[in-house]
Amino acid sequence: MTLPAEQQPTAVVTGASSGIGAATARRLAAAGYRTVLTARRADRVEELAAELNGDGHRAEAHPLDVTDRAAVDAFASRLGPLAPGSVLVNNAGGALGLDPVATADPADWRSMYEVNVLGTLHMTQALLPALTASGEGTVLVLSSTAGHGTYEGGAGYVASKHGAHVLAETLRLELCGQPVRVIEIAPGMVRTEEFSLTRFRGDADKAAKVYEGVAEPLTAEDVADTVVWAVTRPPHVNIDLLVVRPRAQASNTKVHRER
Ligand code: 8X3
Repeated sequence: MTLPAEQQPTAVVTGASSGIGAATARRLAAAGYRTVLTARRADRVEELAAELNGDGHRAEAHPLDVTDRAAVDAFASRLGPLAPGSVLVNNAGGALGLDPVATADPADWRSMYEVNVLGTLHMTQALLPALTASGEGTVLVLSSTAGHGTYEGGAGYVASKHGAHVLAETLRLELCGQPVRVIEIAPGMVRTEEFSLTRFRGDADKAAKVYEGVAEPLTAEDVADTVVWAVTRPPHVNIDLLVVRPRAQASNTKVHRER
């Protein structure tokens, strides 16, 4: 895409430092978006922005913690007006622990709610005026299949992802009639370098067990592919909800493992 800068749609991607966020940023850049990469880890987003700029794309890195409302608001005001077709990809999030309700740490639940729900709320509230003013905006929420069904040990994460799902579904109702689409993409089992490692606080053996015997879990690129497909539909087409799993996973609790 060789649009003048002011006409080039922007994709703001949160959690762009690794995994699904980084893969999504790469694919959106290749699809012609100016990418604005945010994450807490400045070095990671700066490195990715340099890579994308080196490939001839327009990319900027903005270190940002989506749970910090003042920082999110300051980021939004620096961003300025957005061209039609611009997108906010709410990807930042994660899981902490796999403990039963009886013994889970409330602090983990609070952290997950802060990032997975309030982080998405902060970013969406801060960018919605510019997305609406663009005349053609999209808010995309990367939830999870955990937003649509539960599993043992998952309640804290599942509750937060149900929250993200409800945010997306409610926002779509509230924005009906305005030029902003609300898309939810709910991935199932995705093997990324960090998701399970974070969930198990760096325990690589436990993290690896999640994918043990599963022939082909989804990759970050698989999910990024669905994001790009969903946001590049014509503006009158709203992909409300896209659930994507590996073939080996029929539900949150039914996974085929090869011995
Ligand atoms: C990740 C999917 O199965 O770990 O969002 O909850 S799961």
